[in-house]
Amino acid sequence: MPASAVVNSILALSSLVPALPQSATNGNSNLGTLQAPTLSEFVATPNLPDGFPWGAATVANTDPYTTTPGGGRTRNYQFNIARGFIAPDGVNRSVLLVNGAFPAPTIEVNWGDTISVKVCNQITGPEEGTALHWHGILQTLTPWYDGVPSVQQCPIAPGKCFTYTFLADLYGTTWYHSHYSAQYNAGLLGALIIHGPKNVPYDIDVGPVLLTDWYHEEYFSLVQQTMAKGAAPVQSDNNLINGKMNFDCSLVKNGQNCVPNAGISKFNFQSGKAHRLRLINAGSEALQRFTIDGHNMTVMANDFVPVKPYTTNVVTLGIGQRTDVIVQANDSPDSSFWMRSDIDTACSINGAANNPPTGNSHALAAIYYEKANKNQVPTTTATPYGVLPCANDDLTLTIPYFPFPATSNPAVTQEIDITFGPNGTGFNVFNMNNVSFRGNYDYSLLDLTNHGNFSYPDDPQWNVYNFGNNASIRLVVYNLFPASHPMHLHGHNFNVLAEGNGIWDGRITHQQNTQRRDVQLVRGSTKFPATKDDAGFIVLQYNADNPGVWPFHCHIAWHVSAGLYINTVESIDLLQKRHIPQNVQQTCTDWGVYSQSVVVDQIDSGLKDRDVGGLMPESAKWMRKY
Ligand SMILES: *[C@@H]1O[C@H](CO)[C@@H](O)[C@H](O)[C@H]1NC(C)=O
Ligand SMILES: *[C@@H]1O[C@H](CO)[C@@H](O)[C@H](O)[C@H]1NC(C)=O
Ligand SMILES: *[C@@H]1O[C@H](CO)[C@@H](O)[C@H](O)[C@H]1NC(C)=O
Ligand SMILES: *[C@@H]1O[C@H](CO)[C@@H](O)[C@H](O)[C@H]1NC(C)=O
Ligand SMILES: *[C@@H]1O[C@H](CO)[C@@H](O)[C@H](O)[C@H]1NC(C)=O
Ligand SMILES: *[C@@H]1O[C@H](CO)[C@@H](O)[C@H](O)[C@H]1NC(C)=O
Ligand SMILES: [Cu+2]
Repeated sequence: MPASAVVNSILALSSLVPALPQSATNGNSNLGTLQAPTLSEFVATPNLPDGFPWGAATVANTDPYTTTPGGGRTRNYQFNIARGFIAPDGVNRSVLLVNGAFPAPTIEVNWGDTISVKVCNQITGPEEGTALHWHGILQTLTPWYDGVPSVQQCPIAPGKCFTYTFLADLYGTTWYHSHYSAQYNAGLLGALIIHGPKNVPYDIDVGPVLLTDWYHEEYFSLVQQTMAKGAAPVQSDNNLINGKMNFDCSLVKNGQNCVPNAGISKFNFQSGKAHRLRLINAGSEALQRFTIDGHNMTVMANDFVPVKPYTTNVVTLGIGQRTDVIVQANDSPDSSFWMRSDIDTACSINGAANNPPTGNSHALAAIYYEKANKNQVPTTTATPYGVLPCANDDLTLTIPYFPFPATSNPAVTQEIDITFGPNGTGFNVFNMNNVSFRGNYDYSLLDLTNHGNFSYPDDPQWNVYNFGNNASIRLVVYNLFPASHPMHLHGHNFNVLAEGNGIWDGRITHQQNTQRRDVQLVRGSTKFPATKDDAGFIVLQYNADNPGVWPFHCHIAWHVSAGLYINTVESIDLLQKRHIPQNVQQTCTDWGVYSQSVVVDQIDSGLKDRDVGGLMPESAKWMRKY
């Protein structure tokens, strides 16, 4: 990890006094400042004065998939989504903000609470649809509030509001983001923290540490570049921790206004205390390697799954993944350290790697112990971690606290091949089993399925896999493209049975207690073009206990835009007995009215499409009013 010009210029500063006020870099967010509050062990629940809402439930004795603590409260939020201008790294650009904040407001609740978010679409100049997805929430009782336009709802039309109401059904660290085209690349993302039983003791909950690759262009333009014929991948310009970093203004393109030393994130540590950091890769494309100078980290959870603690000096996070770590602050009270997150440019695309010296792939933040001068420049050196594969930690390392055995005989096994190449008209697209996904914002697959309208098989681009009433589902995914993909399934934590390169030999790692999570990296192929012998693979399995229509897709925004996406229909008989609330249907009515009144341009698959790589163009539908 060679230092970049940007990092060197930060190291050369005499003090870390930000040149811009927080309002200019991050709007109404206080994340990344020393005033950001630590999180409560649990959020005050007046009707439960004497204890945790989850009572005697522990990580080890409680099946989180069938248990919900009693006494939960409804936590109401109102989110207004609108355009704004901010300069997170000193480069001033147009963004999309929730309540004027980047990162968007942190949602903090207890396990068993009900989260109710009224989302109002105030995007103008130009107008756009929107929809928010609550990553990793099972939505077992509310599959219509998962937030994917064309799958569970229609987009929230400009000027309209839509209220999502769902149970905080698992506990730990996650995030929410727009699932409409590449909107989250423009800033529509925030942390979602659900307090629950702890599997490792700690003293201070430092809260979310959002890691995001960052672009200086607007997402619409990035999507256009991604979707162009013969497109080159789009490249991130910077890497942020909690929405902040500096930039070398001599590298600015497009004549954007740039202020040097805008200000980086700062964190408080207390000597002798154990700190919980909730790492979230909320970026568009980049694989992150997270380290803290002079400190090891104890991993306690991956995604929403508490694991037997293990110690590491580097945490790898693909897009969408979270890792909760405990950091013991054993140094003197006046010390300060660098926190670092590196875009691994062997696995990801960043301007610094591909067109030096533009861009910066290294994020820095300062950690101050209680007696440190809070403007001093740390002088610590980076933890070396060598060359790591573009893959998650070995499956033998990650052992969930609560075991959930994987059956050897799933009811259905579906093989899925990921390929990349020109479609019939010469545009580069991603395919899953030869089909590149493209959604249709005028419909909700969930609604069609619920009403027994299966006309969607006539439209192969909707990429629907109807698993009927099969009780358990195994997905064997082969990646014949030379880059890794963070594969995300909605509505489940899947068992990860195996991962590697070549053809799966049928072996399962820790079958009685496999790693589980909701995003898993599938490695790239070792050749391109590749055969299965060269492919990367993952084998995922889950029980069909959640009737719904659940997307399974790469979480790299640009790859989703280019069609790396399928929809799974699960437990269809039970699903058809459900009654979809009226407000969900109303999104389609409102969207129908809106899209009749404006010219809608559909340039990508229509779902979350963001990720720097921009390798792929195509498939969904992306709508915008000119
Ligand atoms: C960013 O640009 C907007 C719009 O031109 C302007 O209102 C705002 O003051 C600028 N902010 C900074 C920090 O330059
Ligand atoms: C981190 O852990 C490794 C392996 O246990 C150990 O060698 C090293 O000294 C530790 N570093 C710190 C800063 O504690
Ligand atoms: C995809 O297309 C290739 C080439 O036409 C074909 O050999 C392969 O069987 C197809 N795969 C699937 C899953 O349909
Ligand atoms: C079924 O859905 C299709 C869209 O896939 C729609 O065109 C058609 O009108 C629907 N049929 C009925 C009977 O609602
Ligand atoms: C299981 O899924 C397959 C499709 O993958 C389907 O053909 C079959 O009918 C399903 N079985 C049941 C019992 O629903
Ligand atoms: C190929 O992809 C482009 C870009 O999304 C799309 O406009 C075109 O319709 C696709 N061609 C075919 C034959 O699917
Ligand atoms: Cu991908």
